[in-house]
Amino acid sequence: MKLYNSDFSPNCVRVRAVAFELGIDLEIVDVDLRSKSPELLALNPNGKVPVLVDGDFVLWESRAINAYLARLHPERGMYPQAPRQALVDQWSLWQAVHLGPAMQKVALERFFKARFGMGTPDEAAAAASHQEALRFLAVLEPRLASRPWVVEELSIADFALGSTFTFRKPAGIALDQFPAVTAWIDRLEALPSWQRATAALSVT
Ligand SMILES: N[C@@H](CCC(=O)N[C@@H](CS)C(=O)NCC(=O)O)C(=O)O
Repeated sequence: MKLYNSDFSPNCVRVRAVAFELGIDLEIVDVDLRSKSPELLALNPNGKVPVLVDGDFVLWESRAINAYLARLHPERGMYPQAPRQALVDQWSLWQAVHLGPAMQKVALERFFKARFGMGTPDEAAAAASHQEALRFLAVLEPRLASRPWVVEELSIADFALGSTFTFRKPAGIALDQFPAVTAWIDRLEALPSWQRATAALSVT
């Protein structure tokens, strides 16, 4: 399988990590997101990564890709049957719509803009998104207080959520007031699959 990829993309991190966790061999095709190639645009008219190519089958949207990969290995239970599957969807969608955008906006203003020359950082925007992120982290904290993974067993929801935390340190998002979230992200980041997926990133 081919993955059209950008190392620093949290959306690509979550797909790389799930593929590695499932033992799926990926041929990584690194994409320059500043000059979208006709090849990328033909595969994904949005001009975004990740894109998975499995033979003739082309799929974009990271969470859909991860559901597809997990279904290829049902024995691993990473996209379980209903009703747990509905909870995996719930937390994955919540990350996509609420927690992820708030955290990513902070990372954009405090890390990506300076690192990749993406314009002038707007600290007021970062601070507002940081507040919003804290509100959502307070929702995640009690969920993780009594279970190791967000839906009991390791699932694609943990990978969906976890990628949101990739740039928390350079973004200045401390987790001190969220001990269960801290223990969970430490567990996730200790997985060999996660370490391999993030090996190319140098962030502190
Ligand atoms: N919802 C999409 C988001 C994909 C996305 O925004 N990818 C970014 C990298 S993190 C990208 O390709 N950006 C390039 C652009 O928008 O021009 C997913 O989860 O796969």
